[in-house]
Amino acid sequence: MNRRILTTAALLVAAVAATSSAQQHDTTMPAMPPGMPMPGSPGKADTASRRAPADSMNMPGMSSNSMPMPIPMPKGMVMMPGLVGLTPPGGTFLPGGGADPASVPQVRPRQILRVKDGDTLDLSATLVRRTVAGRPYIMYGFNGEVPGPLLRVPQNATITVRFHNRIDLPSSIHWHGVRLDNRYDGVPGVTQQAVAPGDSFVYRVHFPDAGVYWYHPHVREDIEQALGLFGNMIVDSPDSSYYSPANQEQVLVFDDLLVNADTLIPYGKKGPDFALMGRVGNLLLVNGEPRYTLDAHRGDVVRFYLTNAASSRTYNISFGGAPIKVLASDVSRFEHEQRVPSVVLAPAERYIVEVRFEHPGRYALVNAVQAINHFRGEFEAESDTLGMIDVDSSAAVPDYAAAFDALRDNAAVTRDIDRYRPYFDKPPDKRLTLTVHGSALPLATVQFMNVDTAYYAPVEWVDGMPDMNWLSTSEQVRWILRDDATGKENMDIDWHVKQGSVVKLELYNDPKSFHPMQHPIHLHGQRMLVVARNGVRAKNLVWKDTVLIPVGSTVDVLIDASNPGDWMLHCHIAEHLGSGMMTVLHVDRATPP
Ligand SMILES: [Cu+2]
Repeated sequence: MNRRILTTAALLVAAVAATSSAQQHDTTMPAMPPGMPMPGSPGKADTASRRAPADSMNMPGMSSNSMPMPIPMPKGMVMMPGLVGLTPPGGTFLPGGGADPASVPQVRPRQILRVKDGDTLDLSATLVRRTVAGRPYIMYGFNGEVPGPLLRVPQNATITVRFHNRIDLPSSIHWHGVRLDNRYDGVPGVTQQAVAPGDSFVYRVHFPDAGVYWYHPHVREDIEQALGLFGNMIVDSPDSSYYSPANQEQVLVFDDLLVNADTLIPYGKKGPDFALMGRVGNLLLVNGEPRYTLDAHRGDVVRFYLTNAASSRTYNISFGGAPIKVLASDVSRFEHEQRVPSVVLAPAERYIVEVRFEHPGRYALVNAVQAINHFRGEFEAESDTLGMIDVDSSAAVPDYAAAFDALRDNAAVTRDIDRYRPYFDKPPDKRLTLTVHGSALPLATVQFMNVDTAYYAPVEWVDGMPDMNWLSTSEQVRWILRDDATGKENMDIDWHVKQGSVVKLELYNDPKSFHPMQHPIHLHGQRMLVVARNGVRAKNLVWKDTVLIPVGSTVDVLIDASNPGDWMLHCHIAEHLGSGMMTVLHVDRATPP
């Protein structure tokens, strides 16, 4: 849920409580006063005047103890009266069909698979038993591992992966960010048939670009990826000085799970629930575990490969105040290494950073964001400790302090990008507006959203209204990429470009939609540059496959359309993808084969 008008919150709750909760109502796009988002930082809330006492929400008979409360609510909040007792339509799903978790093999930690050009390996999607908040659940893993095996691959290698689907849903593997042969892109309905339970599919994966990538199914990501089907690939450059030197390397995958005291919150059977803002978990995990630990020596430089595998959550990661140097993101290094206080990581994005732990002691791995408390009408700092880095007093060997302090310019990256600079100012070839359509949502949700005009955040970091979110399904919510020129939406956009062309795409995230929200837009099989945000030319470029579009923002990307085939362009929030927010970019072969 995005914006709240809080002066009317109590009145509205009373009004909604007096209305039948079972009624469902259509909404298109009510007229909304446009807000003025500040990209990258929360909108300003006039907190004092909009503060609604928490008591006003405690209607008689509506306390959190009087009704079954399957959805965990933020502290001090109860479900919207008009939503109490409702459950999402469409049925629920959890893996294993009710089997005893004890009958399923215990999950194993990720193994590193060093593979070389020409190698063949097997990846099986399987059921695993994981213990979450003290309870055993049946979930998924690749080869019984969560995260799945880490593939360490030399740049330019081609490997064969035999994928075996041993779970209870159709599946596939998408090799996220890898510019491979289109037929191995892993998208059912576009590049292959879904792999049925019990079946297999053979992928050939070529790795043209050094960096950190990840693999996950492209079927019901809101279930399969969320329950553990993800793993990383690190593609190593043959150049041993490709990055500056480090004492150790760590591969961190962030994700989250939504649980309450008794259960893993089930998933929508017919389609995703949590369709409005995506399923935002309340248990934050690093490499599948709630607490990450690392030992280091005083002065160690640690190279971290960071991936956000969460369905919807955007992270803002820091390392206990230790200095961070950003080296690379999705598909390349940056033109210039840069010092940053923290790293913002939208779903599917990757960053490669180095951190130097200069002093002995404990450094907290932290996700620190500006959350919205919807009922109080405040932006408040919210911070989760995801792990701890323990630094002992013995000195780093070797000492890379000097190399760490130097910020390198990657001239090869700049030279590569130079070929594309003449296109930076060309008019967009395509303009897409990001918006949403809702229908048959609970009345309470519609009423609340319609009066919810006071402010919003360009990036919504947490789910302040999980009840409304839970009760929105992909049958009720349709997220939209709309072609401004033709008015066509999502898969009806029939967009063809020639192989070898340089394509400019303008993405505008409409703040006046029914539920404005940020979208991490991902393009398969190509690489792209973010050349401008809100008309401001970007400095220090890097090749990306995923770009975050905050609410109210216009982002210009330049696509290097060099790889022929039919390539998905979609929001990487799993529930938005499952609610239609996707199209296909057809890159037509320059010379037909
Ligand atoms: Cu989205």
